[in-house]
Amino acid sequence: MARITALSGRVVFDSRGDKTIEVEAAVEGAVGRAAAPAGKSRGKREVEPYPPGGPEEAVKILKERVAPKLIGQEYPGFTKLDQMLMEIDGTPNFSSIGGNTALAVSVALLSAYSAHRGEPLYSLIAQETKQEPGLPLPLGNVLGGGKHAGEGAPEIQEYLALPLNPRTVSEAVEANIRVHRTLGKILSKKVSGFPLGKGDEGGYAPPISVEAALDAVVEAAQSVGDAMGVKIGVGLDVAAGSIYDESSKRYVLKSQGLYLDREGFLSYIAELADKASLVYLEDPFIEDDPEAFAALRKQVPKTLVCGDDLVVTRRELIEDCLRRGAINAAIIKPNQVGSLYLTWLAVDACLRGGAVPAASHRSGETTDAYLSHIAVGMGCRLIKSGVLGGERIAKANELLRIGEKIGGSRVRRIS
Ligand code: 2PG
Ligand code: MG
Repeated sequence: MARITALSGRVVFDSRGDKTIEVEAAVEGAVGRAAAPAGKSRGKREVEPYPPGGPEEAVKILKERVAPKLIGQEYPGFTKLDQMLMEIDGTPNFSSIGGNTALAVSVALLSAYSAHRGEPLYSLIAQETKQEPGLPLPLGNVLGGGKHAGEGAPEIQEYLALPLNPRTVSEAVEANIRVHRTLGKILSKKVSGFPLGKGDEGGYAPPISVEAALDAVVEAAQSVGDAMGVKIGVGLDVAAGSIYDESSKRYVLKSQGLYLDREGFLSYIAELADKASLVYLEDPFIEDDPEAFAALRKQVPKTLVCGDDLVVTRRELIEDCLRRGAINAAIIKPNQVGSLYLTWLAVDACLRGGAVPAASHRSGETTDAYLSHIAVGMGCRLIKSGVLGGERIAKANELLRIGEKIGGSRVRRIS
């Protein structure tokens, strides 16, 4: 027997100081806990994170509508549990109980079950997904702009380092930390008066142009890669929805003096990818324009063109984009769909379609590390979880702990 014996919620704060829901659950008295993260640059088709009254109302709904239905039941695994949560919610987008409520309940219960069984979370996930546990490559945000930083930082949201052939997960994590550190030194020299301020995800947020930022990151990655004997690629999350001006239908990069229509921006991004040998490009265009993604892919066949707001962790959107040739990678953010089960369907669509699934944090995070277990247990090739900051390093350190169990050299590859 593995009965659900307790389920309750509280409001806590995330890394940006915003309120979020934390759920505490017990299975036969063994306790598990999980909190939900929050995005700032959100896709239009993400589920509702909360009911209209926010996290406080979510806690109330959990107590009144969710807990009474689940307490006393046998824990059925996340696939069935999440289907029960969808039924309790009764809407197509979790607008009744909130996707963050559902996700936190699901992960807290899985954690409680994991404590009850004495088996790690990733292993229980892998049993349900039938994946061989393996470690994802860490895609590390070393410089941040856009909505994740203040005025004056470059408009493109994330500048990412990606160790491509690390010998161990520890070496991969260390490589990203060293790129971050080296970048700090480069920026101190290049940007006079910059006191090394950081954005929401712990990457530096200097007052420089997009291309100056990218040059500095490429220099840092190159120098650390040479020193460590590891190939370190560079990527961008353009988060194009944040730089798109709806009224003029232009992509606007003020720091570069650019005000480009769709075709102009396509050429610009392709040139940038070529110049910086970008290995990864996330959301290079707005989410309503998968054709632009497909056109770009033809021009940069060696680059991972990744959909985030474009596909919002939904199987059907990923499948549609794969059919159109729009992406060869997808961001996997569990709270975009509010469910581990739907998250797995999205990862599965990537794996079956030959695309790279990239588990991802949100800009507002908690110190929970379940994202790392999801990445390992669901077969994600990449994990985007930041480099430094307590809530970011928590995920990296968890990968090292998992590495001790499954072998630190079992790092997945993207090609
Ligand atoms: C993104 C994310 C996380 P947010 O766009 O990929 O890095 O940002 O959580 O704000 O959506
Ligand atoms: Mg993104």
